[in-house]
Amino acid sequence: MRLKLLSTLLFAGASLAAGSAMAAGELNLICAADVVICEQMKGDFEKAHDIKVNMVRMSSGEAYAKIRAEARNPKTDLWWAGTGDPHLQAASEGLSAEYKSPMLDQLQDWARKQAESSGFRTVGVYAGALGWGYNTEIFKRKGYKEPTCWADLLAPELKGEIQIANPNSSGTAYTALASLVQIMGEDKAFEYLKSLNANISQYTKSGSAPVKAAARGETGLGIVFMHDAVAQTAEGFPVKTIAPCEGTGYEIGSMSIVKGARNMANAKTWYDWSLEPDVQSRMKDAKSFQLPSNKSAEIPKEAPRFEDIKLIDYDFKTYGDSDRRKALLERWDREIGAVAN
Ligand code: S7P
Repeated sequence: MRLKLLSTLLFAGASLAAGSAMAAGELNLICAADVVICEQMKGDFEKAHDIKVNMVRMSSGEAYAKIRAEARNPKTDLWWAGTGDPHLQAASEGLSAEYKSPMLDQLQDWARKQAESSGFRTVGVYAGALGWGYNTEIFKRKGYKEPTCWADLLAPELKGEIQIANPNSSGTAYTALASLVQIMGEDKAFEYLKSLNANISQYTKSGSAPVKAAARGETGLGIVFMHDAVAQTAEGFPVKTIAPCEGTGYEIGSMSIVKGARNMANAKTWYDWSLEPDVQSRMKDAKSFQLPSNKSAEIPKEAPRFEDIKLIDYDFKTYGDSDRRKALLERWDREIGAVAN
């Protein structure tokens, strides 16, 4: 009897010891950046905190759709990264929670402005400009002229040589759509997209896929964020990055806590942690070359600098507005998606 009691006590002690080695809690995370940086962030966070991260990688538009679908019964706690427009849309629809991080004072103006304009329901984590990357070997072999302007992408010789993502799923492609509308006006932008459609071989789901395909010689050119093109060059592929001559838009990659998050305290822990300078400085190790939002974080030497790019004054309020985003996407579906090759 005594022996049985002793072994029960020993077993209970061992279980407690094992329990203390297990994570104290969980965090259900949607990561809307490249999978390599998503994995790095998850790993670093789990090392720094006693919290297990259940992560899914999604494109920005898909992340927004998932959070909207789960609104009555949220399964996601935090949505990290991805373009700012769908984060702003989620904020305006009351899908994200208000949170004033103690880190806000350390952030660049554009990142804080993102927080202020959304009633502190989202915040900027990085920024990056839109452009394209082309495969220099393919262009040389086929004798194509270097395309430096949006207009050059309409050259008949580029038929079937260009990829861009579908703006419904991809934040990158929505940024492209909204940028062209701001540069040309809505009707002219749709005329442009219809002409461009003749040269598009594929509308991909993910925003960075087009330049990955260009890097591997599967297509000539991918319209993407410039930092995603630079990442392919850094991987050793023959990719040249272009900032369009007429001007271009940019993203404020953002982060939002889901309203009604089950693991609210853990979501805030990630939120504050991911705005720290050391965490953001390490993003370049995953070839994530955006401009970081913390003023003290290291700017990667590969990062395309805003001062070298002709940037438009991207209207985040208008193009992150729920009705505006829906209307543009519906028009894209009708006029481009429906007739796509
Ligand atoms: O790869 C990094 C990055 O370009 O990915 C995010 C992007 O929105 C995710 O891809 P989708 O276009 O498929 O949504 C950007 O925020 C980020 O800079």
